Amino acid sequence: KLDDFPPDFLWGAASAAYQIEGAYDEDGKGPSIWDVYAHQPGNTFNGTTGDVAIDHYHHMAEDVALMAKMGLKAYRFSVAWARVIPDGDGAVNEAGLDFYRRLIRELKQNGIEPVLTLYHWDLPQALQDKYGGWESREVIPAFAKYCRTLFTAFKDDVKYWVTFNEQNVFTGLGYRWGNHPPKVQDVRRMFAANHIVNLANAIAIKLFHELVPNGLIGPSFGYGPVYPLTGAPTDVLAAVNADDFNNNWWLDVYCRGEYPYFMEKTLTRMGLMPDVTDADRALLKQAHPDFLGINYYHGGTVQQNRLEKPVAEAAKKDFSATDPYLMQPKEDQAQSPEVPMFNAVANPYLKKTDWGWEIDPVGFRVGLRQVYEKYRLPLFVTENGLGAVDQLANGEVDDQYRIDYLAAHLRTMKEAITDGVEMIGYCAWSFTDLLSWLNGYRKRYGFVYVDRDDDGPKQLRRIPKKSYYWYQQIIAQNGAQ
Ligand code: BGP
Repeated sequence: KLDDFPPDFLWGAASAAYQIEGAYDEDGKGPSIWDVYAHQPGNTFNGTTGDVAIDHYHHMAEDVALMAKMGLKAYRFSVAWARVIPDGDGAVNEAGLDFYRRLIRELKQNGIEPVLTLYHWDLPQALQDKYGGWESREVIPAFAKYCRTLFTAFKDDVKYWVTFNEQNVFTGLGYRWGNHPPKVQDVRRMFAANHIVNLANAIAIKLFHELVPNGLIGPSFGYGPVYPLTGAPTDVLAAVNADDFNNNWWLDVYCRGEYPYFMEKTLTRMGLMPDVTDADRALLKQAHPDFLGINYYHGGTVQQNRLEKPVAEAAKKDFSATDPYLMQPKEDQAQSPEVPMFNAVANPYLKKTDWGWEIDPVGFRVGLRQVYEKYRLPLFVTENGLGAVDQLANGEVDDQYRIDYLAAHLRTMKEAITDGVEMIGYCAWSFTDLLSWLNGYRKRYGFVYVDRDDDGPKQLRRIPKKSYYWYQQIIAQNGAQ
């Protein structure tokens, strides 16, 4: 039924600066940790970089025109911090700021609500070099300054703001598994960096509420519900533990302003709890997000620890460095404090994408329900989508598999709304094809095909896929299928 989606529901699509913009050193932009990391040999798949990406920087008006033609109600993008403040905490680069000013103007003129992400992983390299990046408290005032610049510049034009994109994923990959910058493999440092990011998140939210009283702000979290592999109470306990490690460690801080009780006990026992001062605790308590962004790709299934074999065979087989959502205990137990508490395993009931990500639309409803029940914040789905190898044939892309995937998720999202979950909108990942951090340009998510491969930009032609026309219809019917 048409009226199941709220009348003002924001049908959107998403992107991130490094993955689309290109123009990595143009108009005064400084290098980000991703520019430097991708330029070092061996760090990325096929040596791909975002130097050109899909050159959105120079195709912005064309891309927005495609959004408008689709009928998009919202577009989520991120601002490249180093474009606006090239050295992270020094002078503002007006030319950089102007790019986003033009983008926002173009969106508004086409009736598209901008959803601005402040941080989608591209820290200015200068802050990494000067202070040590997210491991240093000195990055916090730099982030606050950057936020203040954007809040002041765009407070009248942008209503929806996201602080951090998937803090769980960028700290996990950057500080624990070491396959994102800054390439650290140290679980203690991962937990410590999280505390710094939490403080930066809290300061940004507080500042926002002072400067942009009519706007709405929240973090976007990479969320997945956790299932026990069986009904054995030991597996159920493992799932409770995994929920703490995978979700509550972040969500409780965002939404309740405090670290989850059992997590704090556990990490303290393990010697992994970051240093948290009384002033820090007070600050975390003062920041109240207006909504919670949810990026949903899949959940996770766990079983009890098998002492004699700490990592289940299935888990080993399924471990994929390209799946950031598997907080997968590895064999190195020093790096995996969860090993005694749960082992991640494949869910025997779920099919997988070509990249081994489980496809679980029901988990979407489960997750939305669980998070809303617990925190009672309006939810905004800021990412959800299917990565696949798409074929351009006779000038067309028939991505029926993507339509099937998205349609199934829209159905379960609609059920969650009927259940009572309060939802602002849904941004599919992604609007155009773009760079997949660890998979180059082969793994595609877009509604719009972009003519490029790992080896070069080609012509960067934009070609709407079958899913583009399908989503156009969905939007026109306010979600009715
Ligand atoms: C999320 C990120 C996005 C995007 C997406 C797909 O974690 O927020 O930036 O990359 O995942 O991931 P991937 O490209 O690795 O398949």
